[in-house]
Amino acid sequence: MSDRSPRSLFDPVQMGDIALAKRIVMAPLTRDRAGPGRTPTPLMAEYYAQRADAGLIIAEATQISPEGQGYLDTPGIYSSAQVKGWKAVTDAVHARGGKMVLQMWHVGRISHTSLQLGGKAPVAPSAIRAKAKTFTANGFEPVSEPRALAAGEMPRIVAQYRYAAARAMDAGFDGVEVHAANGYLIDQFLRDGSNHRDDAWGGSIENRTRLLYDVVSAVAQTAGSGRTGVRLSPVTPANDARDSNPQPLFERAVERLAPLGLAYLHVIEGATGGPRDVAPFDYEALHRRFHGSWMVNNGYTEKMAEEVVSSGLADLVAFGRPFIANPDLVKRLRIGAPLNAINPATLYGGGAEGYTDYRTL
Ligand code: 8OZ
Repeated sequence: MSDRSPRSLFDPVQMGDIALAKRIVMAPLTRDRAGPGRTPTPLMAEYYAQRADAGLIIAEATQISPEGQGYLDTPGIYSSAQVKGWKAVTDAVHARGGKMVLQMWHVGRISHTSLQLGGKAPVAPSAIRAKAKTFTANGFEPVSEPRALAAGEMPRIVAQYRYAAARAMDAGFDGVEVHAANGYLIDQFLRDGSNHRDDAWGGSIENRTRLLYDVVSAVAQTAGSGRTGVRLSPVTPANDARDSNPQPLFERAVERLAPLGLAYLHVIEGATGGPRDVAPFDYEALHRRFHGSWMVNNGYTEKMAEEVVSSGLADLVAFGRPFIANPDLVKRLRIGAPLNAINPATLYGGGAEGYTDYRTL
């Protein structure tokens, strides 16, 4: 079990094989600023290095393959140029004493034909178009109609994750996080709103959790289980994610992951970036089933974060939007300083404005 003795947000913690100086985590944040070839840029290295005082940085969602991309200008981790670009990022963060893992992403049906090689249809568990939008060269557009993956293609998907995990470790990351949240491919397989399959990858909870289990096993074998985490969002409606009964689904998902000895589990409580009480859910029932570090996220204030850590209900708290506008968030939380406001106009795409130019104290 995770250590439940009294502690504060500013105390160190051993998260699997990764030693963290504090329990404040920078959550993964999509910013759409990759360069040509979906390659991380020197500006991205500067942005992350500015935030290296976090106990851990989780890099923005990063596609594991060209097929896994769903938004304009998000970075990848499958080409050598991308690995080189990320290496410059991890070097910059490590030089400032930070720790950083990469969030590995396959969007599944949350994509657009204009972002797929040869203009092909995005892939999904079932050919059901999501009621969701994505960000393309033409701005926000409805996602495209996907095609259902054939059972014979599933080993290829798992292999993409395995390959990406190896490239992430080549790029100097301290570990990896499997993005199984927010209505993307793995979450699409988990939930019966998007998974209507009648083969070994759909139907029962055992079948719907198969892709999650197979991917996380492969990634843990590659990166090391003590350097692997998973992000889940049991009740988020993000990207048209829906399930008729999420409690037993996610309890079983965590039960299957627990024996892998993962570094951490990262849970979005409520609606991603929205209300925490969107639907009732017993998160402690998941926590009880898991043995690694427990990371919580979504709308935490400093006070809520201190309470959840000091009570032992969580080991780590991930902050998203506060880290965008406050590169020195850790210091501000420590001294109770006010936070800068975020500029919504510069969240996605663009350059340094609203990215590396937020003021420190
Ligand atoms: C905001 C915009 C685009 C993508 C997620 C990766 O929700 C994302 C994302 C967030 O997990």
